[in-house]
Amino acid sequence: MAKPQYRFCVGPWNFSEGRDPYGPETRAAQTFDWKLEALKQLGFDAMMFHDDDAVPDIESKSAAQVLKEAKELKKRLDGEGLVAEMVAPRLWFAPQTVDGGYTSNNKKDRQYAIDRSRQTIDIARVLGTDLIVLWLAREGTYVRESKSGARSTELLVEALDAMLAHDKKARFCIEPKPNEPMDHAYVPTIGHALALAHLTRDPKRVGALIESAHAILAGLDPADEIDFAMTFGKLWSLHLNDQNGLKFDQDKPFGSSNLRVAFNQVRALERNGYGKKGEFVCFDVHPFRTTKETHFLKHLDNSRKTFLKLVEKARTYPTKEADALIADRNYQDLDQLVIEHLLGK
Ligand code: XUL
Ligand code: MN
Repeated sequence: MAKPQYRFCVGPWNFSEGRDPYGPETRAAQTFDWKLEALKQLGFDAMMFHDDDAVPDIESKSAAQVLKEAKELKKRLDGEGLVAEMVAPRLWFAPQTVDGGYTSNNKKDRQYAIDRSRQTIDIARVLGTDLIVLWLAREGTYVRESKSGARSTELLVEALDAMLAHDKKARFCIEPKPNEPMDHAYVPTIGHALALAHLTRDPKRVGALIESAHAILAGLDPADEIDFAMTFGKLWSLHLNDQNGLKFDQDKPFGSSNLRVAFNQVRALERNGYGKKGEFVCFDVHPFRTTKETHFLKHLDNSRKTFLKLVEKARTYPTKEADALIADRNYQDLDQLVIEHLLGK
């Protein structure tokens, strides 16, 4: 098995119950305590949170109450020997975010998004993490003429600046996704995220989170996205999963659809030393709708299994042979070398 360079993380939403737009849940909901225990049993190291995963019904609670509950959660995590990897503001559920969070056409609603993000930063501080993840879910349009792309870019920078000013230590990871729920999102790729970072008041504290499925939905190779972000020293978190082409966001187990694409992601992580600065490998995966309750944790365990097997494959890759084929421009046999290495003896 691979050397323990990697530490693993999942979120409470990854124990999902099977609801889709066409049918209800197929598994009973489990409590937060059950999920925490399951995560521990599986030997994962961290949990990632939306603000309202950390403090349920957050909107009905006073700021003081929210922080009190965050402190209680921190105690629970400490007691279990787990850490909080990040906190993300859920800016896609409330009525104020129907037209977007930071890019809403309504000024009051934009303020709601910024205030809620500031509160997320306060929660993260209490939970002992400096990492805030921004999945810019509704920062886009259904009708392109309804917003200006240029104005939206300015509004995103203004929002990031307000967050950067709120806490001088917090770091912000933009998680790009090209579509769903929107027709077109304003920050569809890592290149967009890093370009946006450079317009902010403190570019050093704005980085990225790559999700495999999101990169595939953008028609990109997630391994290239990883290499690109890591060349800038900007990959601070990661959501590994899989996606079978241009469909709805599938969040399949890592390697489920395309083992070779998964292998190349692992190679990119290894090549760039992901995890060496304490970054976590998170699996943003969901059980298939058909999954029985008795198999509730398989997608998590299997994703990690596949990941660790691919780490072995990356570490035993026949580099010399591959280099000789590259020098000879024999990409035909290089292709076969990779296939046979993945198939094993
Ligand atoms: C949505 C998605 C989110 C983020 C966290 O596609 O991936 O779960 O990872 O807000
Ligand atoms: Mn994700």
